[in-house]
Amino acid sequence: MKLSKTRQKHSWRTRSLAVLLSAVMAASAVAGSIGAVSAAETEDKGENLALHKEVLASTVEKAEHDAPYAVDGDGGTRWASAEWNPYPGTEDKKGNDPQWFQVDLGKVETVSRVTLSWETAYSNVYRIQVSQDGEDWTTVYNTFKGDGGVDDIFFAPQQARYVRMIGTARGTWYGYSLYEFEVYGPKNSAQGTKADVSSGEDQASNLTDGDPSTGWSSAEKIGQSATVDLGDSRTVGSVILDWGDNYASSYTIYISDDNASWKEVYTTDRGQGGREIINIAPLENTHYAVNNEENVYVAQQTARYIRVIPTEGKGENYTLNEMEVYGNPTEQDIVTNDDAIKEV
Ligand SMILES: [Ca+2]
Ligand SMILES: [Ca+2]
Ligand SMILES: [Ca+2]
Repeated sequence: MKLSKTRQKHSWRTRSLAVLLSAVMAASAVAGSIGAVSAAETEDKGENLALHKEVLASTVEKAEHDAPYAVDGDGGTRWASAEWNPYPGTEDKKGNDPQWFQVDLGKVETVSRVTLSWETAYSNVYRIQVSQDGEDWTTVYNTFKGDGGVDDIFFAPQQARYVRMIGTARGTWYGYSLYEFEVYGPKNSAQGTKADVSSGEDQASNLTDGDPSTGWSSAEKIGQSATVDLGDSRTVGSVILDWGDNYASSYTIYISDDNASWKEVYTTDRGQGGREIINIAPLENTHYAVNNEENVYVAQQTARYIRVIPTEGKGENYTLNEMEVYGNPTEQDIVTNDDAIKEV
């Protein structure tokens, strides 16, 4: 079973965290910091693009749980939505649906992962949406089975400046509360790997050097191709082609495991040039999430070689600055520590 490694790691971490927790809780009442801290300690996710950025929330319970506390990088502080008292004369409080939380990354970024660290007041039904302008939104993930704790959510790479969570059903009597709302970009599996080209071989390595200012120029337009060798077979959800001035308007992308038999995964005659994100599986099938023992995914491609064959375009040749390849992380990269949090 794919999950076994994750589970083993789980129980080990659960035990060690339980020990740690008793110590922490005895010393202070900051039990809530555990979720974000333990999620961060095991994996290098790259830069948290949401950290200290501008945020908006539908409501705020009180000043000490203001929205910016969910992007301050501190697992002990949190945003909480407003609550009200349905029973006058008692202390009981209740949350409201719906509620939302939004971060402005400051500029358009390539994003593919959102990590939510919920307080006890978690969302059971919610969606994650992204937008370049704050007006037109694309839903990249939705769940009807949110289980609180940490929700680590992967989706096909998107260009987005704004990222938001819209909660429509609460998991508890309380409102919505997030210790941290983190946003990450994807890891490019092609960077630093070998590229082969049909002409202009001395520029082949420019395709995978991670530098958009270096590129490959084909000698002509007839019979050209560019191929990336990932070194071994990887999950492939998306390919980004970063074209130079002489972009291909028509091209086809193929994948292969053996550099011999090829499978067509995408073709277009309407290429626009620039930085093109190509989801080689339909977007709705590349969503990926892990919630405790439940994996929700994915029609993924698996491939070692990714090849682009351009067939039409403007100019005398083709210029391509970078080929990037993105897939979902391996099982071992995924951190799910909700059990530890529940034991608190
Ligand atoms: Ca915080
Ligand atoms: Ca969870
Ligand atoms: Ca380059």
